[in-house]
Amino acid sequence: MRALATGVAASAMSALFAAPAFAKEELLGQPTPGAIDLQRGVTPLREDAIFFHNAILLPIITAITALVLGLLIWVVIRYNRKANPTPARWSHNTVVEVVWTLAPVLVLVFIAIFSFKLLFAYHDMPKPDLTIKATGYQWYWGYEYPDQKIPEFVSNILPEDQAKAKGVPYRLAATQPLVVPVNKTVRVLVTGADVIHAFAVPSFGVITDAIPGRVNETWFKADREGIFYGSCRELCGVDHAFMPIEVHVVSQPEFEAWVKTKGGGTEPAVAAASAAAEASGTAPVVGAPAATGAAAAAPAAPLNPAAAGSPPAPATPAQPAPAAAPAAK
Ligand SMILES: [Cu+2]
Repeated sequence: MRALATGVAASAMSALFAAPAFAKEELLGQPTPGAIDLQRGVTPLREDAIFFHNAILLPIITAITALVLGLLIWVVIRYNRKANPTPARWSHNTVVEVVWTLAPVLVLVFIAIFSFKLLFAYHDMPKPDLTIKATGYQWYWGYEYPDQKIPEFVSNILPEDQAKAKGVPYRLAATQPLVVPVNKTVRVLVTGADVIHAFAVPSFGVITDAIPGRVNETWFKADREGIFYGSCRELCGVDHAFMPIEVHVVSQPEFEAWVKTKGGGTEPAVAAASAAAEASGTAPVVGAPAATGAAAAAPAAPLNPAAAGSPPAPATPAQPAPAAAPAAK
């Protein structure tokens, strides 16, 4: 029985892992027609996520499915009315019940070890070299480079005729790409302007909700130059499928040249100062710099006038409390 289950699992696994070979050539940064495996990654976290899925989750779910199927077939064949005309009368088996309670728990604990490791790695962003703000709109993306002083520019879907003329994938190509340098930690601040969108680039293993009134943070470090496509991953309305993300990972000089074409410029002093200021702040979910400043100032402002304007107000409720405490005794 066990040998059968293992055999089925093994053949299913080899079929799944061999499947990408059917596709002629696996494309980088975009889906490959006919492929079945996950898109290849160009960041360490993406590789870890693929390992977690392909080497941990897939074998476990394959083995469990095969085991349950095997048990079903066994019961149907061995214990049908013809094969087993007089059924047993007993109803409980302590060993079986302990096993089918403990085994799933152990499987979940085993999964949790790898899952939590990955979750913490995603949360543990190194010091960013570059910050980008991505804002989801109905139905396009806006990108801003605060460090480079590049104001927000709009990235629309590239129309079908233009995509065909340029030989780029329609519905993945955008009118203006997001450009980032290779081998640099890029922090992406993600927010929504109208409804909830989601910023997702599979090759980077990145997906983060873009929520109005909230700034989410994610990061990636691409180890290869190239063009990588993503898309909105939250149903955001009628043109949800038409707001692609196109990321160009380029060399540092190419990036600097691109920054100049956008009218931006890196000011080392300013960048270093803002990096230092950001390093001192430890909030995992950061607000826009302006919002953080306002929030920090906000509690201080009402406190001072309140203290100066009505000093007895806080004292009055404070006094009866100590007086009441001894009285209660
Ligand atoms: Cu959207």
